[in-house]
Amino acid sequence: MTEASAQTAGEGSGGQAALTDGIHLVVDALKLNEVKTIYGVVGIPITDLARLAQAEGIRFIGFRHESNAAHAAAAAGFLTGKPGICLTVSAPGFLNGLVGLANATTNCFPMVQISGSSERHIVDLQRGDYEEMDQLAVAKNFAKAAYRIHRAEDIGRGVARALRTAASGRPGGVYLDIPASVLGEILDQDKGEKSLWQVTDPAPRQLPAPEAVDRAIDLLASAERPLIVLGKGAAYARADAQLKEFIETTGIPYVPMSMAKGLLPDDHPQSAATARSLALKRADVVMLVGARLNWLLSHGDAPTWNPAAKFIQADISAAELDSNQPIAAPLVGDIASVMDALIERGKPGRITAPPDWRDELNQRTEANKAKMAKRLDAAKTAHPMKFLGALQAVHDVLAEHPEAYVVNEGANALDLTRNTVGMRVPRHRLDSGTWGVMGIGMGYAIAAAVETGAPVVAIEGDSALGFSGMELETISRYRLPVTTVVLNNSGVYRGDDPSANGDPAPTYLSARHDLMIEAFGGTGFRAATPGETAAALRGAIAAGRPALVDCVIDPSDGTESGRIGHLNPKGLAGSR
Ligand code: OXT
Ligand code: ADP
Ligand code: MG
Repeated sequence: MTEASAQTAGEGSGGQAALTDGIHLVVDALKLNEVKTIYGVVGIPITDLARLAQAEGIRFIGFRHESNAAHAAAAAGFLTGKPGICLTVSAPGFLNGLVGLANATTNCFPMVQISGSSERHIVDLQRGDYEEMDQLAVAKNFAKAAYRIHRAEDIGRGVARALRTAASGRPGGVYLDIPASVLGEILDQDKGEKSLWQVTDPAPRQLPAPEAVDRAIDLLASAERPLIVLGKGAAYARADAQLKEFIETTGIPYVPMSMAKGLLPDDHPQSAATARSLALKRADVVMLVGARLNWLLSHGDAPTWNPAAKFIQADISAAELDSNQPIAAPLVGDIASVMDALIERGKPGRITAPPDWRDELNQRTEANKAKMAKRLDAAKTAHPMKFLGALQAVHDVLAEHPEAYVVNEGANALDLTRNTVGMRVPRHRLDSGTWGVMGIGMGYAIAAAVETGAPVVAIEGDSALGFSGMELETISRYRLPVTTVVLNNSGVYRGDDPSANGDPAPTYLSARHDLMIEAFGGTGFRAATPGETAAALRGAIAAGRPALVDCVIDPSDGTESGRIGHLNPKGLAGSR
């Protein structure tokens, strides 16, 4: 029970039973379930809830906009394996949070958005309440599940149900609606206390069937060109040791999806990240581990893939299988259990990747590395600075800080960072993910800093930063060790598009981001060369305080939509 509970609610004077209320019960339920942090924005009807949570030892991180708070909760879920909590006010605040909730669900990150809401009897007759909205009905479309609590005595049940649903099976975002009247409802403290419970084993293991494991092993053993694709589900599963053992003992090459980078170090000899196209096109048996055959993997279709390829898919969600291609060997279970079973039943040496396949990939890797080395070399001295000039400097500094978390969004800023800034530690890269969404930057960075205490470097396109840039104030207010590196090419994709009518071109942007953070008390740097970029970033990480490095990038550097320009419609207007 919260200490404040009995006091605030008026401890039984005159022989009366001690009382509690909805707000105290929410805080008590969260504490009982070991929630350490709430990300949110206060207002009617949840301000006292935030105050009480803080007084009771739960950290409350107050944001400037709810979508950033929700993104932070989602990232906290990914980083800790426990649902992150986001707290929002009714209607508009609730809606602002929904982008983060939906993005969490899309990316399979566990989080719970708790929102206050207006009075049911007014909302449901549409009598025009303050911030009136049928939030539950709206949230259902964007969440893994959505629940509403109607009685204070159900708060413990509602919180437990939300936490369980978010964490178990395929993780996702859960919405929990608590009307103001329930938050203010007073009830007997003893009854309230007894109504709460702690969720036992929130994400139980799910073991694959032995025959399914044998089927997958037989298929891999028969392959001439086997390939493993590691996705962010594999990173989330925290099966790092098993994945390493399986990959290294079988010798199978692997391609990491962007947020699986670092599960094994990027310079691992079996990584085919630098021979990606060839690996996908030539593999004859592909084992997907926590990765979906969605747009990021061209839906498993030719010509990106070998049309004769056979797929094995390890995933906790059986409904994911056969969503795009026939899955010849389904491995339904949690990835830690799946990998344990593959290692156990794959002994002794049932699977060995043919060496000529690895040689073929290595040749392509060497060729691609040589090409990249040339581009990096040319960028070193280019003036104005190119993306690759700045990024090489970032790479060099981050190589000194493997403990640092990298957050990354943009188009060119995303694609070029992914391929130049190496990752060596699992779950240290957070990016735009499944939706390719802009706006995750500062929320993810704040969560990474709050949850881990480690240095965080957010590598942002100048457009990308704009979606959450006001949270530089939040970073500064909480004095978080976050350095934001802006690859500022003055626009969306590039900054040299001509204008058609004298207004700025639709893609053009103009900002001195270094001055923005100065306004909030952080330290701003402006870097025009790779040397200045490295010096500023090195100093900022060492200082461990809020900082921003605005890298002045050649406005003509950058291609339309980065590496995914082919997704733009091909109509008469065309794109660059
Ligand atoms: O094998 P081959 O030979 O093919 O070679 C490959 C690798 O083997 C090789 N490689 C290497 N070689 C040598 N060395 C190294 N280290 C190495 N690493 C790799 O290189 C090639 C390419 O490898 P890659 O990248 O792995 O392979 P590929 O084929 O590209 O992979 C395919 C994908 C799809 C998996 C990959 O491209 C990917 O993950 N892409 C993600 C793309 C994405 O999500 N983009 C973001 C969305 S774009 C757009 O939507 C934007 N918007 C609209 C908007 C959004 N998104 N959201 C909201 C809320 N509102 C609006 C906006 C507004 S982006 C954007 C802002 C953009 O402007 P900014 O200023 O922010 O950014 P700038 O562009 O910087 O200006
Ligand atoms: P990526 O974008 O990296 O390819 P996706 O987000 O597309 O990754 O896929 C992640 C997959 O991982 C989802 O299908 C999800 O069901 C699955 N997943 C998440 N956590 C686990 C887990 N612990 N065990 C097994 N599968 C998981
Ligand atoms: Mg840009």
